[in-house]
Amino acid sequence: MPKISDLQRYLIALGSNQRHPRHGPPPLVLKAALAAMAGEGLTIEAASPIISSAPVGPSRRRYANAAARIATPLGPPALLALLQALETRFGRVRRGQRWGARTLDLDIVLWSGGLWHGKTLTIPHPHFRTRAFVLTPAAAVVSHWRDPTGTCTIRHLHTRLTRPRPVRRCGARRLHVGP
Ligand code: A4P
Ligand code: MG
Repeated sequence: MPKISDLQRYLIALGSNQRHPRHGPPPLVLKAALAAMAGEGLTIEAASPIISSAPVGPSRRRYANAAARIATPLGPPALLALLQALETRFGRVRRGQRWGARTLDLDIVLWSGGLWHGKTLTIPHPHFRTRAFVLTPAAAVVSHWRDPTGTCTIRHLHTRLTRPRPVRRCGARRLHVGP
């Protein structure tokens, strides 16, 4: 049993816009994906309601989106490998088209450890600040978490993106770089 202090926390964004032959339409794919994540040993601390969202990018079908706050002893690369194995198990085929239709997309959006920058993984997820389909479910589960590259909370980023009136800007936080 890992000590509580060894646990990492993550915000995971879930998306689907293709039905699965067994689980059914996208909202049920996301429910099954959450169950599968728990089955792989990830602790689902909170899961958002599932929303329906208009597609961003080339795909024409609407998406089901959700977000989950999870706890696990896994570090970011090991978690990414686990999530990609789940995507494959759910029949996701990578055709090389960016933002193409998919049965299941599991992205790591935020991490309790802050920033991660590697060849195959960037945390925070590069596009999350401009996407209502990520921020709306995220605000339901981690509204008080902060963007590690600034001072904004998720609630603030969400309000800024979805309210027509201008909202106060968050200041940029100075990053410590180096040893
Ligand atoms: N990668 C780097 N950082 C991460 C991260 N933080 N989490 C790498 C997950 N993966 C990360 O991702 C491509 C590669 O990004 C991975 O191999 C991994 O090494 P992918 O999930 O295979 O491909 P993708 O999903 O097409 O690319 P990307 O850039 O993650 O796109 P998004 O942001 O997932 O957008 N419209 C609506 N309404 N709802 C959606 O859910 N999703 C997309 C895809 C487009 N339009 C959408 C939605
Ligand atoms: Mg993705």
